[in-house]
Amino acid sequence: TFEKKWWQTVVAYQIYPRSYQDSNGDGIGDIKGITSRLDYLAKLGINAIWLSPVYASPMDDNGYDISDYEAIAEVFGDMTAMDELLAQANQRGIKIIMDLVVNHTSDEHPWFVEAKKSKDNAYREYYVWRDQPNDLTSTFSGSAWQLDEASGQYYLHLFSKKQPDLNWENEKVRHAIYDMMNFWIDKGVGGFRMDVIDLIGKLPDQEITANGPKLHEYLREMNQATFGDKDLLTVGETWGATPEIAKLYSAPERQELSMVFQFEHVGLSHKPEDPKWDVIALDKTKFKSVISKWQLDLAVGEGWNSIFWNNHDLPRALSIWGNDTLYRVQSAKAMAILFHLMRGTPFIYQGEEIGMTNYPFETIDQIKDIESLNMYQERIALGYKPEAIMASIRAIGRDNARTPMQWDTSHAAGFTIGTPWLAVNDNYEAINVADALDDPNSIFYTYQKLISLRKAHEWIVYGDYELLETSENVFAYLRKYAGETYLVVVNFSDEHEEFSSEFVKSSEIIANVAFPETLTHVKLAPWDAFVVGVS
Ligand code: TEU
Ligand code: CA
Repeated sequence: TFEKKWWQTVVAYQIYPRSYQDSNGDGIGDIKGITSRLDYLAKLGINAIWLSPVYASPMDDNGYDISDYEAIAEVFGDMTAMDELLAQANQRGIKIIMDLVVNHTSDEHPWFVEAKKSKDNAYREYYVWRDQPNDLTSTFSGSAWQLDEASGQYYLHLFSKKQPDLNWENEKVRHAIYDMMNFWIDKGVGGFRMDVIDLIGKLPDQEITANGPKLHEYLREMNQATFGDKDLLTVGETWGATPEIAKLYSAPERQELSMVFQFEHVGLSHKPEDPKWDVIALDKTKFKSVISKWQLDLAVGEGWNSIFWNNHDLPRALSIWGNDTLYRVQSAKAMAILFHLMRGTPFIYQGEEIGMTNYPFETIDQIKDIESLNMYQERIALGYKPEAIMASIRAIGRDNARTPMQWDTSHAAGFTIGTPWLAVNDNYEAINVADALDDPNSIFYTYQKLISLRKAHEWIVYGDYELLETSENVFAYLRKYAGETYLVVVNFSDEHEEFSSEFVKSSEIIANVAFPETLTHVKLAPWDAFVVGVS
C-alpha cells in the first residue's frame, strides 16, 4: 500500500547562503539576508528550502568543511538568527532542509584536532589513517592521502586536505552524528540533504568509495536513531546512483531515505572517459532515454525521485543546455515546463527561476572554488595553457552557479551594499528579481504557475509517464492518472520543429510558451513548449 507524503507534492528551493542576500555589508550572504527574502520565496510558492551549510567552518570548501555541527559560522550569523529563520519559514509553510555533511569534517573540527595529537588518542579512529597511501585520488585533485608529519601516517580525504574523511566503521562516530542530527530535528528542521552519502560505506583498502557493503546498514541505523519516526524529507546526494540503486535508498519498506539526487543526466554534459572538465553538446536522444528511464523505473510505491537542472556544483543548465543568448527566456521556460510536469520532487536552484546564467570568467584570480583552483594548479603543472584551463572553468566550473543572486539594478544587483565576495554577473541589469516580478511574462511567473499546478493536480505528482516517439529535438511525454491523460510537448532546440499526434485537446492549455490550434499538426518555434489535457 502506497503512503502519500508531503515531500512528494512540494517544490523545493536550494539556497547557497554565501551568495543569496547579504544583510550586513560584508559582501557575503548570511542567514538574516535569507530571512528577509522569505516573502519572495512564499510568493514563488515553494514549500521547502535546502539550505547549503551554515555551520562553523574555516570555509575551505565554502562550508562543506564543518568544524562545529551545532554552531553557526560567524560570517553567516548566529544560532539566534538560525532559530528566527526556522520560525519565520515555518510560519510561511516553508520547511528548512539542512545540509548534512557527514562523510568528512573540517580538519579544524575538535575531533580531528584531537585525532592528530597521537596514534593512541581517543579520537584517532574517528578518521581513516594508514601507514602507506594507495591509489585513491581526491575529487579536488591529487592523492586522497595526506601525510601527517607528526605520526608519519597518512589520513584519507576524498575532497580537500582540510576535509578528512570520517571513519563510519567506528560506531562512536555514527552515534555522535545521530546525536547531532537529533539536535537539529529538535529545532524543528524539515529534513536533511545528505552530502555524498553514498561514500560513507567506503572500504579504503579495497579502494571502494561509493556504494560500499555497509552503506544501507548504516542508513537504516541512522533512520531508526533519528528521523525514522518523524515526517521529514531526507534526500541523499548519490552521484553514482542508477534507478535500481535509488530504490535501495527510497523504497518505503526499506526505511532509509525519502529520495536521492541522481546525476545520470548531468553526466551527459561531458565525455564518459573525461571526469568533468570538457563540455560536449547534449545528446538529446540519450537525454530523453535517461530521464524517461528515471520516470519509468522508479514507479510510485517503489521509491521516489527528485528532479533538478541545477545546484551549487553545476554550471547553469540554461547556459550549457538551453540558449542563454538568443532564446534565454523561452528556453528557460521550456526547460522548467519539461521537468516540472514530471513525477518527482523538483528542486529549483537560486536564480534558476529568473534565468540567471553562467559567468564569463577570464582569469584564475576571479575564481574562488577550491575544486577549480586545485585543478588549475594541477593542469598548469602538466603543461596546459592557462587560457585552455580557463575555457573549461568558464564552461563548467562551480563558481558559475555561485555568483550572487541578482535582486535588482542597484549596486551589486542588490545583493550587498559592500564588495561581493564573488563577481556579480554584469547581466543583472537585464536579469533580476525586481524586473521579473514586474513582468507578467517573466520566467518567474512560469515557475510560479508550475508550482501552483503541482499543488492543484495529483496527475503531476502521481501520474504514470510515457515517452512519445518524436523528432530528436522534440521531447514529448504523456502523463496518465485517474482516467485523464495530459500531453507535454517541448521543442528542446533552436530549430523550427513539427509535432503531430492523433490526440484531441480536452482541456485548456496550461503553463505554455506555445498555443497550438490543433494537435494533428503542430508547428513549434524554437523552445516552444505546452501542456494540455487530451483524449
Ligand atoms: O559534492 C559532491 C561532489 O562530488 C561534487 O564535488 C562533484 O563531484 C563535483 O563538484 C563535480 O565536479 C558535495 C557538495 O555538493 C560539494 O559542494 C562539496 O564540495 C563536496 O560534496 C564535498 O563536501
Ligand atoms: Ca553578510
